[in-house]
Amino acid sequence: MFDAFAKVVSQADARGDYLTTSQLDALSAMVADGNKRMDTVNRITSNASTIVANAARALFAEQPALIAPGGNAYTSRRMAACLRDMEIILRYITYAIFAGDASVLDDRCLNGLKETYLALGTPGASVAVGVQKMKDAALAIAGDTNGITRGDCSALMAEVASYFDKAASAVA
Ligand code: PEB
Repeated sequence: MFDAFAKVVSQADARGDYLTTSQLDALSAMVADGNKRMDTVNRITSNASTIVANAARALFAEQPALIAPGGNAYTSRRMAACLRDMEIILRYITYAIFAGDASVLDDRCLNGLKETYLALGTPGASVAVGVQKMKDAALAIAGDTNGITRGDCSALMAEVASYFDKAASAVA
């Protein structure tokens, strides 16, 4: 499990070389924008249950077969497992945002997840749709410029989006 700093150190060490100027510049920019990153993690974390619940509701409205008898989220046990899965995925995404690196998400959540869903008979493509809906909600909350000093958050928002996209494509 890496954060953005450890990742760069490990890459430099693999080359047996010093950090490059561009690596230092990238890390320096990350530090300079650190408050935006912390605010983003905080906003997503403190709205996690809303993000999960609304995304799940929208998924089931779009794919009602999931909650109909025989569906993959039918019975409260499966519904609970489904909401829990979305919560787990969102939690690992917040870790990746915090670390500025996807390895924690990859190694501890996504690795083998598609195979797990295949074995369970859970439709990965539907999980991916749920993840995309969480992405939209999370970006709206994290990128809300109401009542704050406006700054450029486009790079950070693109990075946040990339973790959701990575999770969605890992299970689709
Ligand atoms: C992954 N999900 C389920 C299971 C596991 C995971 C290991 C089997 C064990 C259990 O039921 O608890 N666990 C989960 C995860 C990590 C982990 C992400 C990462 C570290 O350790 N059903 C749907 C929707 C979707 C869904 C499409 C969006 O219709 C999910 C939610 N996951 C779902 C369901 C089950 C499940 C299990 C319904 C139960 C399947 C079953 O028992 O039939």
